[in-house]
Amino acid sequence: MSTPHHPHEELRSYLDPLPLGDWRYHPVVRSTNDLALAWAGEGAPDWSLVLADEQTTGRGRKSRRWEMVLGKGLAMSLILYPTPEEKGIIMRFTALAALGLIKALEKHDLKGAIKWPNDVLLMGKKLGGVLVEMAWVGESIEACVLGMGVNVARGSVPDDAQLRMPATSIEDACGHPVDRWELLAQILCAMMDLRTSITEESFMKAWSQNLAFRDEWVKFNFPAGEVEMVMLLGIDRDGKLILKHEDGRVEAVNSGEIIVENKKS
Ligand code: BT5
Repeated sequence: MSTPHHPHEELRSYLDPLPLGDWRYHPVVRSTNDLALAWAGEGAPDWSLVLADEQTTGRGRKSRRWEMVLGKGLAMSLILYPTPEEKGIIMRFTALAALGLIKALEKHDLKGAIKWPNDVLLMGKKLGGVLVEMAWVGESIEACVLGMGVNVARGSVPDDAQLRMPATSIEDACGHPVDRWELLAQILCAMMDLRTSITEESFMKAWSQNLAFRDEWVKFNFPAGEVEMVMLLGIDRDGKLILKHEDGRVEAVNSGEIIVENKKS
């Protein structure tokens, strides 16, 4: 009789060789970020990881939802304790996760791009999203939780009607099966490598080079609500988006959103 397959065994083979603090896998959770924030409060080591096959209330920014299909995507939350130097450039932690995914995609011959500030796109469609949340002690950031959701298998993409922009999965883009846990290990390796240069110019260069719609005119929703066409020029050292208005004025913004319309909805 064959033994029932348990994701733990396969996961172990990918995660045990990595220098993670610790990791926990759950079949179903409300949100991996919630568990990671609670675990950070209990003293989880740096580079501890929470994984789930399904989230009942996975979240994005601004009370939006992150939808996933059981066992078809990745839902991961990584606990990092920023060093004093990293605390000054905390916006870069969102890019750390997004660039980690982009580097992992390169191993599958796919070229991802970061839709500022926190989306990863493949061929202009959303493949994944990053949600960084902080645990504070007084006025100081104690821990950062880097949450990321990725559509991996065919069938991992939620129903179009629920989405703000078109979405895709890795398998839809590359046309062959991709092992979720192998991809996870590739993302983590890339993030570990990237963190060693997070304070350096090379990190900012990688971020800017992988910016979606760079040097293109896009519709931009400013925080006060107005929508304007702007050209995306790059990212400044604080992680702000540098954009040019139609009248030629250049500005760096730290909030607002690039609008990509979901034509089907
Ligand atoms: C994000 O927010 O894209 C961040 C998503 C972070 C999810 C991870 S999963 C692990 C961890 N635990 C959590 O609870 N969250 C993190 P935002 O940029 O606000 O985008 C949210 C929007 O993305 C939604 O309003 C939908 O339009 C769209 N969306 C939801 N699920 C999607 C999916 N699977 N694929 C593509 N788009 C999706």
